[in-house]
Amino acid sequence: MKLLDRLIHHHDIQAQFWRTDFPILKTKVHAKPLVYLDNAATTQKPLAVIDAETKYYRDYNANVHRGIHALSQWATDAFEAARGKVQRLINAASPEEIVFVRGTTEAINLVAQSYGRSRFHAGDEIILTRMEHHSNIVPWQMLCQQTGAVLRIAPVSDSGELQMDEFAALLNERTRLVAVTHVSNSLGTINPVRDIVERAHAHGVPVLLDGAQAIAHVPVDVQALDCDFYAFSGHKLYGPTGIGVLYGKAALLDAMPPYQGGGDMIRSVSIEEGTTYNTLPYKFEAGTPNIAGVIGLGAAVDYVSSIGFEAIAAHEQALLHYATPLVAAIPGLRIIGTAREKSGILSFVLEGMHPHDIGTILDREGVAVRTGHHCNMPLMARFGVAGTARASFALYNTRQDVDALVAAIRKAQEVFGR
Ligand code: C6P
Repeated sequence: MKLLDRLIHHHDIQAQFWRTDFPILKTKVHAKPLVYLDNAATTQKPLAVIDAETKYYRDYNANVHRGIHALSQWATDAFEAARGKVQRLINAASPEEIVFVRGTTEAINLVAQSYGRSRFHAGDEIILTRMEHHSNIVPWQMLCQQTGAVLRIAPVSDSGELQMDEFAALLNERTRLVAVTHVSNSLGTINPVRDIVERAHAHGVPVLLDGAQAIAHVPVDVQALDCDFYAFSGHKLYGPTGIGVLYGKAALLDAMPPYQGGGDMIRSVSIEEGTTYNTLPYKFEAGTPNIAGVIGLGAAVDYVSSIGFEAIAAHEQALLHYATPLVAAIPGLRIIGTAREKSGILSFVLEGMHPHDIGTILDREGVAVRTGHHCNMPLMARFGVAGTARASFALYNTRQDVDALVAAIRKAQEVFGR
């Protein structure tokens, strides 16, 4: 057996074991076994996460931080325990730096509207990159309309790498913030985020990292990165939808005004004398939170921690190395995104075929991929395509999944007579 074959065989055995944790993977679609390769959109959930949510609703459903009764205290304990798990996952300095939000999108909107709106003025500059998801573009465009700040965009090379010299040249005395994705959802590029933070900090500029596509695939240590904000979604980390995290350095969060007003975020409310706000992180958690979602996220963190990011990353890298030459060898196929540092994402276009047609035929074969612009319209324009088909890997994918993908792409070509 060749080395790569041996390696992928070893990883397959491991993945077969992990697969048993995910009941949905036994599903059949169009009478074919499900081959789920849409993990960048959302990952499937292990039983541990499903059970944790169910258990909360079945055994101790109550509101948090409000009740003196036992159920409320149990719910509060589980909720705050999950905050501690997230803190340890990303190595934040303290739990008060972990703000629960709906997802990456809300986390970035929070920073734009709280941090940005209270500080930015006409002519101030925000640096983004050409590979940002719309969630890391539109909130800043809205802020620019409100404040007169302007966006500066760092370019991306033909291979899908951030052009660091051009990025560095954009930093100047007007720069107020850098907001960059850790891993690109369309290209898979892993950005040199430590280097980005260092260069931005040398100009006294804070950095927000969009960790939506990184959190389930690479170890994240916010203190080692020294980033100022880090945003991610639970549902891309084998956790529930509707829950996510904004990490912020305590000193920054403390100085920021609240994002939304309501219950739980206040210390005292007086019609006559006004309102004083709660301490961190509660100042940013107005209203009854997604309690089941937080508890489910805590279970997801336990799950990935029990496997470890070294094993997860090694497995997904082995799959990427197995899949890339096989997919690239298909006549008429072009891979979009060939950065040296990549996570398990394969985006491609096929000559003469619309990505949606590819996706439809793959679906008939049981293979789930995402097609379209992936909420990356400026990046698609950069590569001169309207969209791509995208296969994205998770810890439970196998060599058989890759083989099924390749066979389904060839089938799509046959159907379209290519
Ligand atoms: N990308 C994809 O298929 P939310 O929707 O808030 O959980 O995450 C938004 C988001 C932000 N940044 C990046 C880099 C992302 O990839 C995403 C979500 C999914 O690529 C759905 S559009």
